[in-house]
Amino acid sequence: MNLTHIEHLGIAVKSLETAISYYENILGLTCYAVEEVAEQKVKTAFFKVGQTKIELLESTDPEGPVGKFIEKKGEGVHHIAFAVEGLQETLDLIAERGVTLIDKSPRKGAEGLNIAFLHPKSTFGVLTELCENPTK
Ligand code: CMX
Repeated sequence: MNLTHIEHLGIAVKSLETAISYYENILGLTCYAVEEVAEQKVKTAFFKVGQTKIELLESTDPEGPVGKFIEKKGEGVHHIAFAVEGLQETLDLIAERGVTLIDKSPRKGAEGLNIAFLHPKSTFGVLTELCENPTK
């Protein structure tokens, strides 16, 4: 198991435009990318803070994961994402240890990363993402 750092924090927002304005104009960060991830039914915006990123998530469909989250819980922290080396082996180990996986094998996420989610009911209420950079 080799988790190297917190890759990003995902934050669910109703309006990407309004939230970007807060992160840029109040916190002084720079949005360096906006990307739609159609499979996840979200539009994302990214900021760097050291080696960690903030990923803002605006839903593109009320029935998507972020749309349902905002409907139930409102805006706020949606998930934590750890960078790992050896994503498939890590998933297999975690499953062997009894944690419920949402994704048994990696799929493509924003920024070309390979990603997989662990179910929040198995992870103390925190939706957890593991990411691997395929170019490293
Ligand atoms: N954090 C913590 N708990 C969450 C959650 C989250 N982000 N999302 C849902 N839940 C909880 C709900 O509150 C609910 O709990 P209760 O049963 O106690 O009410 C339970 O999980 C089931 O929620 P639901 O609204 O019925 O939703 P589903 O079961 O259909 O889906 C989940 C939940 C986590 C499996 C789904 O959201 C998922 O697959 N998420 C992973 C993918 C994702 O979130 N993509 C968006 C980000 C993409 C990106 O970063 O690029």
